[in-house]
Amino acid sequence: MKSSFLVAALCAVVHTVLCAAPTNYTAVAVIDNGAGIKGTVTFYQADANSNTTVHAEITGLAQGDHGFHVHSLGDVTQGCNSTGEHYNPFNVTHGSIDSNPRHVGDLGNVVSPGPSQATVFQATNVYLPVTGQYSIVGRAIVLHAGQDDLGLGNSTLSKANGNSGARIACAVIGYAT
Ligand SMILES: [Cu+2]
Ligand SMILES: [Zn+2]
Repeated sequence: MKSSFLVAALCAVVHTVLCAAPTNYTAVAVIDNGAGIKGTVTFYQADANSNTTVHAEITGLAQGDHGFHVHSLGDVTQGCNSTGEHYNPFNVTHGSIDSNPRHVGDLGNVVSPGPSQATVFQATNVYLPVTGQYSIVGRAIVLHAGQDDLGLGNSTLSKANGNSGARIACAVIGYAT
């Protein structure tokens, strides 16, 4: 008891670096599908209650739009196919990155200029927590072969997942410094 009191007192003084160990709110996913699609996706939240900035740089993607989502599971035992569906804790319909409602995991599309060039994706002020009850850490980022129609298509899959086709690359999202 006495020593824990001392630690607590010390923490009150030194606070940030040594004791509170807070938690930065940064996560990262490193993509490598083993067939030429590689990249990094970072997620940064300035504080526990703020929205998230997403930055991705990917090479090896065929020219055009590719659905880009956080799926609910970080399970890659069957490759990207075992990562579950779009992360959707509020059980709503599929949408775009800025529609309401949207799946929390809905990030729309990345737009590739071609496989030899970097595909850059940047989005700010996205509800996509990397901390707390609805954190995406431990889940997966997934890239698709085709375009996400953002829920605006005619197929049944449109409202479920944007009908963006096969999962061509994915990575588990982990804590970062
Ligand atoms: Cu997806
Ligand atoms: Zn979705």
